[in-house]
Amino acid sequence: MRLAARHSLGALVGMGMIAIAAGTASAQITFDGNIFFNNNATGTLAGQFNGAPTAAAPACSVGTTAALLGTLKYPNNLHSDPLLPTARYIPNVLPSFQPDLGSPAYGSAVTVPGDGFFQQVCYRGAIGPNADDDWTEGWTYFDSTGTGRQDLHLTGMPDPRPLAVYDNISIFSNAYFCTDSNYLVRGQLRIKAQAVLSICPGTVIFQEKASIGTIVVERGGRLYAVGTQCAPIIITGDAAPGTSTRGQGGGIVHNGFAKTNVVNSCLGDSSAVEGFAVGVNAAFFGGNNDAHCAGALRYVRVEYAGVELAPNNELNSFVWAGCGTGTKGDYLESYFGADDGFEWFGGSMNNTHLIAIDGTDDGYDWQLGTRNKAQFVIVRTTGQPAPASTNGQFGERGIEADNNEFNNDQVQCAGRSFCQIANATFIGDKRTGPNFPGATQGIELRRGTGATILNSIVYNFKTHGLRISDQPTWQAHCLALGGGIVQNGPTLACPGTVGVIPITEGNVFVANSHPNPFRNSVNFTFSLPQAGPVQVDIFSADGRHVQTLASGHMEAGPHSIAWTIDKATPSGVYFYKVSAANGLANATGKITKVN
Ligand SMILES: [Ca+2]
Ligand SMILES: [Ca+2]
Ligand SMILES: [Ca+2]
Ligand SMILES: [Ca+2]
Repeated sequence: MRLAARHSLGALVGMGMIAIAAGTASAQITFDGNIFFNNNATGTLAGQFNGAPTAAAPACSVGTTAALLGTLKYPNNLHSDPLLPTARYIPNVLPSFQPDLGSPAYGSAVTVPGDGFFQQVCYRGAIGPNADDDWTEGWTYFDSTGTGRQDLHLTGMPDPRPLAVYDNISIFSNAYFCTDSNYLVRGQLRIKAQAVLSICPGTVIFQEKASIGTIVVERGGRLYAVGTQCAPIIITGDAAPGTSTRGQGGGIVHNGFAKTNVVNSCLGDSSAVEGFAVGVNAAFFGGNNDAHCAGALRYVRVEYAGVELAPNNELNSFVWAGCGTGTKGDYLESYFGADDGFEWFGGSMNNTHLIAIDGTDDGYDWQLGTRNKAQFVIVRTTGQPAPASTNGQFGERGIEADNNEFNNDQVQCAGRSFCQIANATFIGDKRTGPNFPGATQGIELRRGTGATILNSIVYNFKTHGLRISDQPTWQAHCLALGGGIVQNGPTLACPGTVGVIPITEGNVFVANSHPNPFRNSVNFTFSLPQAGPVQVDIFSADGRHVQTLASGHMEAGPHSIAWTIDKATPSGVYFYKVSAANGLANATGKITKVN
């Protein structure tokens, strides 16, 4: 990115030097409880990690390396196949990011911070083992060209809508985009200070490619785009369905008054956000209010966005610049973007349920004093280069994390970049050849950042699972530890031993019913990670016990139990309960008998 501050670089460097000592306390890097697999050809856990301090990081003890941290100091990382057979890109296959039964992702996890934000779950990665754990269902999109899509309310599709064109419009008060029409954003749609744009569930907004259509929330403005699981808000390019490509629009750019570590951010001075010509229609971000609210996004897709305006100056899918904890962003998909999926410039907001698919730069990208928390995040990168207009970059990283690009140790105002992430699933792309040129990293920590990454999956990147790539980052980390390499990683939170999958409530133990609804017979399938006593019961809708289908010892592995009913069994709702380990583990579900 380009930092277009109103101050000279000399001022940045000078101010940063003064503040180094004050800002190192939060710079520790922690990564534990994660599964790293197949991120190069080493075949070892240690081989998933890269980077070591040199004499340029004198606070670090001799012998410290990323591999030492990832294997011995944080002892709950695993090198084991997460069983995600369709998560990586496979032509014409809809991906699933829910590991198969028997995955090492299920059954144990390390303790997450007890801060009221993180939710303690007993699995690693973004999706748990139960059918209703897959939060991506119903609102996400995976078609690279848009062929055959029926969801845009265009002529020939269900419920066609007229088109309202917003040609370089600025909104100064309250405005609403609802489903009485579609919307075309030509140039920049600006939500000015004090103005609020509210977007209804199911609204479709096209960003015009020719004018780089972009939604910009200026500092003090707010955008509320709150869709639902079955009626997400769609922001997409204006190419005809079937001809969509990356790089059709600028996505959504939020600017707020939260802290950054740019000089004078806390004094209310500001920086021009990436993606805009400085001085010409610039948008500024940053301030002194980490609680600032720039609006809320929920169930929103941004498709085919991402444009390079100049080298290192790109528009992405979702950008939050100087956004505080009052700003919300949950259940968001970046699909097929030509730059980053989600990018933060400073600020302190928290996110859940983010999914970035097949972008050509990074999935989760932070810098300038960002202090986010995030849980339940999926990134699948592509190895393809971006359009020529976007500097030829390719999907290189699940996380790309900086403290400050221009002065790696600058910490004033916001302090050091320090984000905390739990339950992420990062999927790389190993295709090679001229169309897939690059080395890729699951996680890259650099330019002085700190980070906590827990209970996540990093799978299938070409070169590195996690890299700590430069000396300012190492030095900040080691200083935070008081000069030693003693770590205080989180403890295991869930029953069971790492690497051994127990049968306990809410983890590996999944039961599914098929068909449902059913007429004459329904099958319950489940998998036991170890042998033990199992009972399968049917209950009526009012809780009355109807029948015991199975009771006794079962071997480890998959099982299927059928319930074939007689004609006297009335139609309606029933519940099944599969119980194992003497009742310690239960899976229940609802089935419906129809005539
Ligand atoms: Ca970017
Ligand atoms: Ca990058
Ligand atoms: Ca990036
Ligand atoms: Ca970056």
